[in-house]
Amino acid sequence: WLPPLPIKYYTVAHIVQNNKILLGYKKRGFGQGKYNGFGGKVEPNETSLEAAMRELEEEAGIRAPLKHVGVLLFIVSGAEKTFHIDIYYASEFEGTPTESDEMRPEWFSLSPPPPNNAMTAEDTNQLPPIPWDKMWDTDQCWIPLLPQGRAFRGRADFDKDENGSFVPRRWWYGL
Ligand code: 6OG
Repeated sequence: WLPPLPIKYYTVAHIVQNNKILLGYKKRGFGQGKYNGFGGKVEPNETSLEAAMRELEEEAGIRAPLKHVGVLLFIVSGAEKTFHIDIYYASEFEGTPTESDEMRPEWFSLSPPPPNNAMTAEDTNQLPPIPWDKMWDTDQCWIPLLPQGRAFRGRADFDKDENGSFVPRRWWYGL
């Protein structure tokens, strides 16, 4: 058995700040109706980091000094490609998160709070918790690692149900 080729390269970027995380509600395309970080395909003429910066600006209207923190490989049974996703994060950004055609940015509370974080009550008090039920199931495995800025690697295998939705089957995580 081999993973389906070609391998397609994608990015996802998150802003993590003062015990809160910026996610985008995906309005159209792949993952429509789900919350996710900001990202998309790496184009042939750019690096993965360049793609991550471009997509963050296109989808959320902000610029940030993104740092690479993880790699996830997604394999969907019956699919004709393998998804390689570079995960980025930043704890600061420039600009005002702004809704685009594709994404509507919203802040969520990260709980429990990361250690050594001097958060203020007004930062997080009114924020809703992360909407896990409207995200990719496997996000629960690695989103909690982001505030620590710790590198991670993961792989998830999915089956497709009769509606074409991804059903997680196996998950592997390592450093
Ligand atoms: P566009 O089609 O919008 O790029 N993506 C995933 N993100 C998460 N959290 N989990 C997954 O597990 C994902 N599979 C793909 C990568 C698609 C966007 O969706 C991300 C891109 O940011 C199944 O150009």
